[in-house]
Amino acid sequence: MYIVSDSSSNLLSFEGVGYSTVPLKIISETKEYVDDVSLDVENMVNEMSQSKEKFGTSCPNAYEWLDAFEEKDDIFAITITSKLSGSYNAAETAANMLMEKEPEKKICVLDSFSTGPEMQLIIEKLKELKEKGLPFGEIKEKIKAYMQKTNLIFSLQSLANLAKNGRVSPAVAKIAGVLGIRLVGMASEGTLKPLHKCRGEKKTLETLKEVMMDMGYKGGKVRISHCLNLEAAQKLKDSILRVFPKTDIKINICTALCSFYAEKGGLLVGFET
Ligand code: X90
Repeated sequence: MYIVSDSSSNLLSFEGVGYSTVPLKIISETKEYVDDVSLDVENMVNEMSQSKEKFGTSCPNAYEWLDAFEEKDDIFAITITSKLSGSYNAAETAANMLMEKEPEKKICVLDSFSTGPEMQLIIEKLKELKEKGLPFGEIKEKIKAYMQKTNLIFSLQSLANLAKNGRVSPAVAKIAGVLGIRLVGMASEGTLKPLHKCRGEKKTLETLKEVMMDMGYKGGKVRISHCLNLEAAQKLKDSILRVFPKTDIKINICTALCSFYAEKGGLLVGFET
């Protein structure tokens, strides 16, 4: 098995199975940040906050996906939601190009309808299924079933970059535009669904936990990605552990793509139900 994800997974390396990422990019007229291990994300966020330029993003094209598939077998490719990015379409195109050239290759492209930590859960599950020694077709079925039981919720202090790039409506972006107000929401049908307006961090973390419970969380795996907000991520982790002491919870940082859209302070929470 070989797994390729786009860099929106925030998982630029992963041990124990063949794995690589194809980067998305953050671009302005004069700058380009490539979402790979060589990038200093904190520096990017600070540079951008001081810049007057307009920044956008671009997803990998089909040739970049195809490069990642080259010489690999039993490939699973996983992308950010096709509702907000062209990454899935590009990966699909690449998969078709590959199969035309080498029809015996097995490849499966998965649209996460999500991003970040929910993609992480899916990647980790793929590795687990591989370790069970299951055949490709069965892994494909099982991972699709698993993806029905993974979720993503988030809290955002600013939705300015999402709005400027047409990924949420200006009306939704306005919710979090006020100082101290954060938007708690969930990924639903591949897009952002606003749920609650929260004032202050304490209330926000409580709300995130409540939303998890409402969605049917019962102690499954949790993955938290944060944009320059380790402290809040740690507090959320601790508060979940108080209810479910044995839960497997891991924290990592948002790399470039998720940092750009989640913005400073943003939290993304992927969890199993
Ligand atoms: O193709 C591209 O240029 C990339 C566009 C990506 C746009 C959305 C990124 C969202 C990142 C924000 C909060 C979580 C939203 C979950 C929605 C499914 C993270």
